[in-house]
Amino acid sequence: RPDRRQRERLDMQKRHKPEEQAIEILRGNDRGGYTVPTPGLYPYQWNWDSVFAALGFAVFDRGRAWQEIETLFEGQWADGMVPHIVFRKNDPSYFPGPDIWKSNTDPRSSGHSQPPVAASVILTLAKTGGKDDVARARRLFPKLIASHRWWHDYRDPDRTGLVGIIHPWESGRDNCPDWDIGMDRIVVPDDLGPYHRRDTDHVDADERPTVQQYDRFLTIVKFGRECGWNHRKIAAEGPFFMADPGVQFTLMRADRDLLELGRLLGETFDEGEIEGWIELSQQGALSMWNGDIEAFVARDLRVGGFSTALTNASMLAFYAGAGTGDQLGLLAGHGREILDICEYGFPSWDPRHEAFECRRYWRGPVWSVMNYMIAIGLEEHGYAGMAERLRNDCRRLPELSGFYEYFDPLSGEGLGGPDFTWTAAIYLALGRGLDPALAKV
Ligand code: 9WN
Repeated sequence: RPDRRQRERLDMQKRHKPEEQAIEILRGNDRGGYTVPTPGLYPYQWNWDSVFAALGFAVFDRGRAWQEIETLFEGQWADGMVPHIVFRKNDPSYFPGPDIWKSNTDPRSSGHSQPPVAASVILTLAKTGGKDDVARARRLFPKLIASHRWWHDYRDPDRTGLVGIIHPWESGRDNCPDWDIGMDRIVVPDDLGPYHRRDTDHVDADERPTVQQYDRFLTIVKFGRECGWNHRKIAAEGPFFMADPGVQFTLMRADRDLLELGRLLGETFDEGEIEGWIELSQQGALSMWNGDIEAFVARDLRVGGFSTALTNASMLAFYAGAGTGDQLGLLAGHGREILDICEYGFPSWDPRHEAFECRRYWRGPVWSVMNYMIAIGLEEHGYAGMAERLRNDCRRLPELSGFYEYFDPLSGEGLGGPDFTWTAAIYLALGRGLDPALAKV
């Protein structure tokens, strides 16, 4: 029998058009200045979720859109890092909560970051808005610079042009097979202690990471907590340090957008510093090219191995403007083949690879926020047909199955948490042309 929340959702679906439902989801997930990604499963403010939520709010309430990003940056650390979760209160429905992270910050937060998409979304808001948008972008600008400087400094300590992540959660693509090579080398300590994960109280276990993966996720958190979140030490000696095409490419795009934003706002800032990041990252990105599968993939920065398949993050090379023309041509070819296999694109792992699992989180399913960014890059590089296909899939999927966290690329079934903030936000943004590649903003 459907429970009360399910019944309410079914009622809402009958009563409202999808656009109205999406607005209701954003309003319903608003906890007073910040939104939760979905009630129950994720009861706090998440970093890149909030940034994409702002795109959705911008469609019907610009002030609220800015507030979403402003409250996220209230959690920024003194060194510039914007944490991946901001905890404003303790909520036992999520694990690991603030007492496990022990960030020693106010507000309390997790101890690492998430893909840096804020500058790109802020640029879109500033370009499509009026005076108030410009004023609010201006107030955030120094904070944005500090957060980008943090990535280039703390996550690329040897100035290679390749930024590392210290935890799969930092990629936002938590259990993607990309991390298997790094995760396999993590030794789970005997004193990790018993813990009760809460995610499988809300969602089927076959749509979530495994127990072995959770043990390793928590091993990394333990290391960070025990060294007081000393990020120099974590990057040098922590249990996990990998290069992620998702973070590398969103940062490359965000650096370019930050430079453009600063110029648009007429700010005085060190343009050369940002130009330096962009140039170095272009070089660094080339070392993520796996010639065997002809794609940019994750790399283990401790021992150098490559991941073995193309992901939706590989497809962000277009968005970043990374790689050579030949490389991008090869990627587009692979992308087309994968989209021929999947009724709904773009899957988070190559369906031709043995590790593909169509229902398990980042090991196969489709995610609207990734599609949104991939489509921007493809559109800008002349692949308008493929871009449109991905934008359409972001609209078709919730219309078919509801505003779920992610979707099965073969059947379109909605998976993970329901009434999901970023799925609703991208639905709204695409419906109203809040896409820089289309709006020609
Ligand atoms: C850990 C909130 C977040 C997203 C991530 C997604 C998932 C968390 C979890 O949910 O991760 O950060 O507990 O599974 O992988 O991208 O930001 O929606």
